[in-house]
Amino acid sequence: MNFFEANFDGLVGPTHNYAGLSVGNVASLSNAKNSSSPRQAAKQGLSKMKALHDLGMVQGVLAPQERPDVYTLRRLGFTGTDAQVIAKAAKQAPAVLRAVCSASSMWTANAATISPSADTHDGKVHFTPANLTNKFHRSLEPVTTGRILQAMFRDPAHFAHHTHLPDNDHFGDEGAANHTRLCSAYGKRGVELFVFGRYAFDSSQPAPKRFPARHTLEACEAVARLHGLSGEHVVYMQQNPDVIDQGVFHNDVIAVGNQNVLFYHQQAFVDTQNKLNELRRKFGNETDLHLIEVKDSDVSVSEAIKTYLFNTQVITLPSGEMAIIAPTECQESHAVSSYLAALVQQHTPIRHVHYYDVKQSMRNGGGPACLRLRVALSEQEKQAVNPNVLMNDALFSTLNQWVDKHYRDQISEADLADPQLLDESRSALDELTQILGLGSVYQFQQV
Ligand code: SUG
Repeated sequence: MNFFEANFDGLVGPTHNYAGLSVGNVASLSNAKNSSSPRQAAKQGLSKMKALHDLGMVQGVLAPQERPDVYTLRRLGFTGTDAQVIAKAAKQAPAVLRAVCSASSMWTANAATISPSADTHDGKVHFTPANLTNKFHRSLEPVTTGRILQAMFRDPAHFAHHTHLPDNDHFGDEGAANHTRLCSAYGKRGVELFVFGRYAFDSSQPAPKRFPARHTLEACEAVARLHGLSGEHVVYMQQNPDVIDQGVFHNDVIAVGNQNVLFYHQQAFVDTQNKLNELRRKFGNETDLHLIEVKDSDVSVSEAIKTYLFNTQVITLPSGEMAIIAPTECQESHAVSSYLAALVQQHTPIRHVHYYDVKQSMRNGGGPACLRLRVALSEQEKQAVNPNVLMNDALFSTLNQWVDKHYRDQISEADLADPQLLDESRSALDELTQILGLGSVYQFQQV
């Protein structure tokens, strides 16, 4: 049977803005309060999706969430009509309004953790939405994320959906941004590598001092249990607390893997050699495992954070060769572009580099890999995916027209208080659920 990896990219929502909401994420804080372009952001994302489709990849679209989130504002005591709720929040709690306006669901690497059917106890693809407890604006995502994933992966014969982990920092879960699957082929049982920032129940263990570690070991273990993974095929690695303190808020800012390649920075992990030995042993020797370590002397941690060298997608093209999908920031850095030019000449499966402009997302700390959720599927499982969410020429042009019709060209902080923005968002999303055949996944559609 044919197996492959599909990428589901987050469609940028109509309220995309720079609010400086993510302590520990350097780009988010340094661009706080700049004005944004939701239209350009959505189009940059769509162009990347189309480019991957054109490279022969299976590419899907994950719908954005309804923002501003007036339901959360009501839970926090703001009353009246929707317009009044927004006006009161703008006046009394502007920071809360900014948070409930975030379009952060675009970074679908944080939407969920997925285990493909080859790895799970019941031979189904398992999904657990991430609870994203560490950031208030992101903690508003998991319920709707779960609904959207169920509307995309409906068939219970193939897909198992779990509820997100308990909403507490002890089980802080940031999803696939901290999860990599290594395998000899997509359809063969792989090793699932879970990366965490800290131990929730053991404060004697190392932890960062300046910035938060968002994801715990205990969350990783819970997801592995829910997905029915065998302990012999799971590895847990801790992120180096020092790199979290430099701005590596997710592991996918410092490491990325695909099939038999793990591409990582020398400073990414704690206890690196022992853990990589465990990984080698569990991976077995059916295929060579390529552990590509980038040295400080080639690319420093700060240059990696600035350019997002590791927030690249390593993909297997239909030819079997691998390509790196990198943001143009990598091309603009001499150190990184020369590193990548040399890498594709070496004896690793990575043969090509393609650069794409996702600057609107990058300014909030979201690179190409943040924008995508990977799902390894068999041909039969792919047939069971809601076909309306899969990218093709027609969907690309429909979604571009939809963006032109509904999205603003510019948003600045003051615009978030405009009640029109909620109406615009709702009409956009209402139409989108029809385009993508999702049904009534949004709360405003259920009343
Ligand atoms: O959670 N930024 C996101 C970026 C997520 C990137 N994802 C991965 N690395 N996989 C975050 O920090 C900033 C929003 C603002 O400041 O307006 C934000 O949420």
